[in-house]
Amino acid sequence: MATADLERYFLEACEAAAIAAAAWRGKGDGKAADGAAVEAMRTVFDTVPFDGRVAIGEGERDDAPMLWIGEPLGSLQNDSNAPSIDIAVDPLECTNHVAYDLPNAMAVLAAAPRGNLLHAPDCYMNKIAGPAELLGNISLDEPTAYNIEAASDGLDKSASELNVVVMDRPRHEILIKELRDLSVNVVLIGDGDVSAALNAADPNSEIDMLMGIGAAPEGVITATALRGLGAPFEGRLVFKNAGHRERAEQMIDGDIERLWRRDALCSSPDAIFIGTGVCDGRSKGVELLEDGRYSVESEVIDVANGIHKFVSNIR
Ligand code: VTB
Repeated sequence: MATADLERYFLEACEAAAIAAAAWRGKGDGKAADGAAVEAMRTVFDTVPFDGRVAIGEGERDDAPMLWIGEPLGSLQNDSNAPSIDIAVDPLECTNHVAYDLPNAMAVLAAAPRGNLLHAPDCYMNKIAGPAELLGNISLDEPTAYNIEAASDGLDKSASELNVVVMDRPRHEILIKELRDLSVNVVLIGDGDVSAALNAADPNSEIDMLMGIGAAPEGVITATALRGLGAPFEGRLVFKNAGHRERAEQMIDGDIERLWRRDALCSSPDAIFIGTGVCDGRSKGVELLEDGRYSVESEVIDVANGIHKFVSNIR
């Protein structure tokens, strides 16, 4: 059985999370929105006919009541005939935007056969993403000026025509200065680097690259999506505290500060990405219909079959 054979269940999990979170749009309470999304998604996962596990998700067992890292999922746990699947999950990516009803919040997950998605703590990750033309030409191992020159050459644009998304955070002060000194147009965003990376990979978007530090689970999810799009992505874990560093040492064989290329973060082609809109963004946000049901839209990237589609459903 291929991972994509479970697509309808993963879609249902993301749709349920998006609908639950959407009830909190504009109410100023991101935490409540996140809690509702987690619970709704977890409820669907109880019904999925697989032997699932959270490879990277909401945090450690002690801090996260559901979808904690390592949590077993599905209705066929420990059944040797069941598909053994790992998921990387963020039931509400870009949480702060739900609180204020701003764009790009979505329910996201990636799934792949057991052991093929990076199993790591919920720490930060330094990231670089771009369109397929830049595959093999940009890298976190290279200085900013090198990557900008590579992007200029690969996309046939001058540096001043390049749009690079960076999250507006004090930790990016040096990166932003370097980019501006190179005359690059820095597109600052408050939150939401998954949609920013998808936009960077998308030839139809004005965004050319994503650079900077966001959360690690979303990095693994993004790597899966960009693998399906044939676009470059790299990540390097950044630890928020000594606890995360220790935990990473327990979970990862070898160098915890290594560079993770896209296909090391998602190491199987038998993988799938789903992102369901909560607020408008890559996909339309959840809409309440006259009859009390909801209209939902999701972006689906089926890596194995090379399928990239937007799916609308009424729930
Ligand atoms: C969030 C979120 C991003 O990174 O900001 C988070 O909006 C972590 O950064 O989309 P902060 O702790 O500085 O807010 C992302 O979740 C995704 O990587």
